[in-house]
Amino acid sequence: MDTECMTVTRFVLEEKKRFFPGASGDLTILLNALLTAIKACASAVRKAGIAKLYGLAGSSNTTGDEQKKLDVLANELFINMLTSSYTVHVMASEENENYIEVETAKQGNYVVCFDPLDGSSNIDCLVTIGSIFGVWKKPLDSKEPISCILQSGEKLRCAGYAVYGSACMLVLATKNGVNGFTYDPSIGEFILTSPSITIPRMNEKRGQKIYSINEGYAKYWDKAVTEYVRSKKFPEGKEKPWANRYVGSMVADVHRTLCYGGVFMYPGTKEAKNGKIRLLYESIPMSYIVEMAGGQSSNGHCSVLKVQPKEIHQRSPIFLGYKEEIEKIEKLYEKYP
Ligand code: AHM
Ligand code: MG
Repeated sequence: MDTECMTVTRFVLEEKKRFFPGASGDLTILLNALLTAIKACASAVRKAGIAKLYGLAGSSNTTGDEQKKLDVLANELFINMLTSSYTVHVMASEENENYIEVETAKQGNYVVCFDPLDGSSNIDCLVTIGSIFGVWKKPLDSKEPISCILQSGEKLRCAGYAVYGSACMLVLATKNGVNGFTYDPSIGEFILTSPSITIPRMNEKRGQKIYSINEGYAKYWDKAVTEYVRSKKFPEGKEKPWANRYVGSMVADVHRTLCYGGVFMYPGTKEAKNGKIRLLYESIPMSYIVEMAGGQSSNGHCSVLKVQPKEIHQRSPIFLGYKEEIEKIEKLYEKYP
């Protein structure tokens, strides 16, 4: 056993000492609360079958999706752990129609938006799912909880996701970079296994040519997406076509994009102008992680981090991955406005 291992708590404490020596330590406490929720989710995901956590919980969430038992459990874990950390002022969850304001006696100065269990359509068939979160500071001049929640990605303090796959990994992005921590169940800790993650460059050996989109909706795509995907499937000259991978869990698709490179897309369609992916607790945290790792995000026109959210459950088209490819997509949107 490595007796000097770098746990995520140790890593966060060391970052605080190095970059923010005068800070209160509240963000470290908040991240610890998130870690507890994530560990509990990881354990629930692993034993879901035996513990009868599969199947519907019998209620619907705000966007009309059927809630699963695991969604409900994960949501309660996130809310309860964050509330009892005394560091959060207000939070927003995919599973709650309204924001959740922490009772005054327990309030702190942070704002957290999260999707407690992303990729829920994949729960029952044992495919990778995950949790996504973004952490902001409560603006000094904000009186209303809603104005604390509706902040752009440019103001994020940190963001991350946990991927419940063949192993459980936490990917954490701050202004100082992106780091990956693998869960070691034997000691109950996340250990730094992927320091300073950067998205591969497209022409580097580890940079794969993968496009990731739900092709089943091709009928509804706009011209920009149709032309872009066509150029990947039928490239000109001697260039080989790109591979296609689509899990249908954003955490898994984005994690693969971060590790192997490529482009992930969930565009708007004729039916749903803004697509499906929610801005505050899905698109913005994932865009922050990808951009901090050297990639690019876009809603077709500008970086997702530049978009000012207007509603808690607002949706946004999203394109993530290689910078030069995201630029191509933005050019196609200029061509076909
Ligand atoms: P969820 O938060 O209800 O699970 O929905 C979000 C998920 C994303 O993880 C994934 O990228 C997308 O929905 C898949 O949608 P589709 O099945 O339309 O391709
Ligand atoms: Mg989701």
